[in-house]
Amino acid sequence: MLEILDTTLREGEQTPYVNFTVDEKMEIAKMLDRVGVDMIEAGDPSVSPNVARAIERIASLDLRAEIVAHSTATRLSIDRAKACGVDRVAIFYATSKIHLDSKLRKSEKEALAIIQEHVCYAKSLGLNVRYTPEDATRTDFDFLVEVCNVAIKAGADRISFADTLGIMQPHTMFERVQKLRKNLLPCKIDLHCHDDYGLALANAMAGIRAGADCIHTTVNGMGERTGIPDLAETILAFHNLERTEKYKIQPLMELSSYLEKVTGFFLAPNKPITGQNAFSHKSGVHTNGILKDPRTYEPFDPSVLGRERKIVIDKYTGKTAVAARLEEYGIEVSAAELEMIVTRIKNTGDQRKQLFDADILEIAEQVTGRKIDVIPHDISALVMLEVESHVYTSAVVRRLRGFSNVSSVYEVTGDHDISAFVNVENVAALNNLIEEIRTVQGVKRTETRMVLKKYSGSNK
Ligand code: HCA
Ligand code: CU
Repeated sequence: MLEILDTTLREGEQTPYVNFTVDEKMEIAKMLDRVGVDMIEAGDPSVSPNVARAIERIASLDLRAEIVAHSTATRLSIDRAKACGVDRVAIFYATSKIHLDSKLRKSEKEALAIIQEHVCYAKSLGLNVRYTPEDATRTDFDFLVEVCNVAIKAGADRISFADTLGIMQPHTMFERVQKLRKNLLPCKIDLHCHDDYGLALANAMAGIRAGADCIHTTVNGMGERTGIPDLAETILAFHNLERTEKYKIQPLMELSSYLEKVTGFFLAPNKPITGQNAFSHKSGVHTNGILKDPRTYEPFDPSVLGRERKIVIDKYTGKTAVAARLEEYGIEVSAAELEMIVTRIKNTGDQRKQLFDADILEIAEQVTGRKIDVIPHDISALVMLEVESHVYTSAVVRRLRGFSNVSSVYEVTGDHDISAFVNVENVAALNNLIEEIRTVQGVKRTETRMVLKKYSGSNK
């Protein structure tokens, strides 16, 4: 059965500009435990005192998952891992020629001795031990087998086959893992696949098929450079495509959003599973199919994630989608009116980047000549902010520009320091966004004005 080790707290914190507080790490660990991951890699205690503190606190939470500390191959570092009270230490030491020659400046023989000594040492402290040959996929295969078997004999019960540079493909991964399995003494095999070519999850799935046991993931696919497989994508792919129904799906969205919030590392809209567009449909042909039977264009029902499908209305839209949208607002129109509304939408869509429900309602009002008195579901708002006097306004502006729902930001004169335009799906989302804006360091006060109608200038 597939196992998952989530390393959001270690590899994920290696994402450029991402740092968690101890409390955030504990919260993330608890959420991961609710999902049911088998192991949580909580950090390398030698990185900083706060990293060590977080590992210690997580180890004392008594979670279901096995708690792992990452460590370099030094006694001091292994001692620190032990002092944190973790179940397992994961010792990494590179084995490829380029890492040995240029980075570590050690011969293969010296590397073997170091690895054996430190695995033995960790084992003697009563820890479970994983050994990671860093850059394993660029390591001479015979040497890789030799190193791993030395580590297994010294007490490691897991080997992490690390594709540190993400250079595998599904078929090469399959072959390598199969060969590794044949040549290694009994042990579990973890797959740590980096996503430099966007192949990480595909490679990991191929490795599992070839006999590996465990996939390393992070929430939102974070990590060094382009990261490693995303937890939600991994779980859904195995659940739906491989029928491995071992993990809880419902908490995944909340976990992903929480990470976006505390890291300021926002997902691309087209990110699978958790991205904003994952269940949005646009073209007339697609929306027509979806409205008749969602299975026509959805690989699975978004409600399993607590998500809703969304029909985007613009120039690609057909009559079915427009009629359905108007019906949502309780607006009935004749066939002729609908025809005219769709024509207007197509013309407006040609000139505009984005059509809001307010625009669609306005068009319906003009075409039918009847007053329509409803509040649109998707909304724009103007958020005005006052900034603490000791903080640079530009620093707050920079943070605001990182929010995916903020479309423009102005530094202004007058009672407020900053005005930001935001676009959100509904009032609840607006509330969440304002809460998030309030957590930006230096924001003293916010005032929000909902936009009722929006007009473009003559040159737009
Ligand atoms: C790194 C180390 C590592 C270790 C993976 C593991 C890698 O280079 O930062 O211990 O399984 O990618 O090789 O993350
Ligand atoms: Cu890594």
